[in-house]
Parts: sequence; C-alpha cells; structure tokens
Amino acid sequence: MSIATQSTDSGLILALSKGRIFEDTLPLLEAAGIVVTENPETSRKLILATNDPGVRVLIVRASDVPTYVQYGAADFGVAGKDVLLEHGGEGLYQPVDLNIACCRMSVAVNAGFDYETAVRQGARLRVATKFTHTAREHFASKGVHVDLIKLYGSMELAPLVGLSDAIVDVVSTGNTLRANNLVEVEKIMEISSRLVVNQAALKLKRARLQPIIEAFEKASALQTKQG
Ligand code: PRT
Ligand code: MG
Repeated sequence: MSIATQSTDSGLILALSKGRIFEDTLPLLEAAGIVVTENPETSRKLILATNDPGVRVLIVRASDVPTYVQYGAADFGVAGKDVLLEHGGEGLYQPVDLNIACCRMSVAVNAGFDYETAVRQGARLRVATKFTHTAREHFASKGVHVDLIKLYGSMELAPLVGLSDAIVDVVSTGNTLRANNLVEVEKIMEISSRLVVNQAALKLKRARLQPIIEAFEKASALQTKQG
C-alpha cells in the first residue's frame, strides 16, 4: 500500500493535536453527532475511538496535521493558519475557517530594543522563529533585511540570551511576552484554525464527509456569533 493510499475504505480518520485544538474541536464534533470516547490527556493511545465506529481520531503534533491529511493517512483535520502557511497547503481543501484557537502572529523584541529605528535605518535584523516562511514573506514585503534563525519552540528565549534581535511567534494573551520582558512591536496577521480535508477523500468519501463539514460550519458560525 502506498503512503498516498486513503486511510480506510469506509471509515473516516480525523487528525487533531492535543490541547487547545482538540478541546475547541470537541463541541464542533458533538454538533456533528460525534463524541470522542477517550481523553488524549490521560490516555497514551494515539488513535482514539468515538461513539461512531466509522470515525477515529489521530493525535499528532500540531505542525504534522497538514502532512497526515495531505497524504491521506487522515481524511480531515484541524490546523492553525500559522501551521498551514508553513506547510503550504498542498493537497488540502480548506472549506471552513472554524474561528477557534485564535491568536495573532507578531514580531516581538526585548523591551529596550528600538525596533522602529533599526528598521528605518535599514539595519540587518536577526529574527528567530518557527515560522520561517511567514517571517521571510513579512520582512521581504517591508524591504527589511533579515537573517532567519530556525527554532522549534520557546522562541521567547532567543532575544533574552542574544541569539536574535527579534522573534516572530504567535501571541494570544501576551502573558508569555510580558513575563520575559518582551514587547510586541508589529502584528503580522490574525490566526485561527481551519478545517482541512484531503482532496481525494473529499471526492471518494463525500457522502460521509459533507454532513460533518456542514455541521462544523454551522456550529462554528453559531459560536462566533455568540462569542
Ligand atoms: O506545542 P507544539 O510544539 O506541539 O506545537 P504548537 O505550539 O504549534 O501546538 P499548540 O497545540 O500549542 O497550538 C496549536 C495552534 O493553536 C497553533 O498552531 C496556533 O494556531 C494556535 N494558538 C492559539 C496558539 C496560541 N494561541 C498560543 N498562545 N499556539 C501557540 N501559542 C503559544 C504562544 O506561542 C506562546 O508561546 O502559547 C504561548 C502562550 O501565549 P500567550 O500569549 O497567551 O502567553
Ligand atoms: Mg504549543
């Protein structure tokens, strides 16, 4: 069986990451009549059952969700726009912005660093980030020269120890920045999570997928209105 083969002939597989995406997706699943019967925080299982024998949930790293769906190892999934922009979206159909796990992608620097002046004077900036694609595009569009340093987490540490002048990271409350004496100096974009569907699965399993997509769409619109 090739890796691009669809997950199973009949059942559906949903890829989710633990934490905020899993929690924010549960009410949407319930709106589609699907209840996850195992808790990923307490279970070590990576494939979770639901009340529907035809639907199973894969627990993967947030940044791996698009890859599982792209290759058809999962039929659909939920991923942040930040993650999707880095992945590129190849092979993915993105029918619904679910408006969950909302945050923003921003540039932050040490409280003492004069970012505006550095940019105005055409300084070459060292920027640490997990989001190299988004960061490269952002600074290129502003005509700012940057050396990007790829990190996989805890970006907030980089300016504190002199690894970089700035970071590009997702921010929600801003508490992590504040706790580390960093200041948000530029918002790059608003971020929310999207439903992603394997393009082949959408054709081959449309009868099973379409009602779920519609239920997600309705429930997220309702939540956003109430929200
Ligand atoms: O944790 P892991 O390395 O496996 O991957 P991940 O961090 O990408 O996954 P996860 O589950 O933490 O995030 C999944 C998705 O949630 C991301 O892709 C974003 O689209 C979205 N999201 C929403 C966030 C946040 N809010 C958020 N606050 N992702 C990460 N954070 C981080 C932020 O970078 C900061 O370091 O949480 C920290 C606390 O944020 P503050 O501003 O509330 O202090
Ligand atoms: Mg995280």
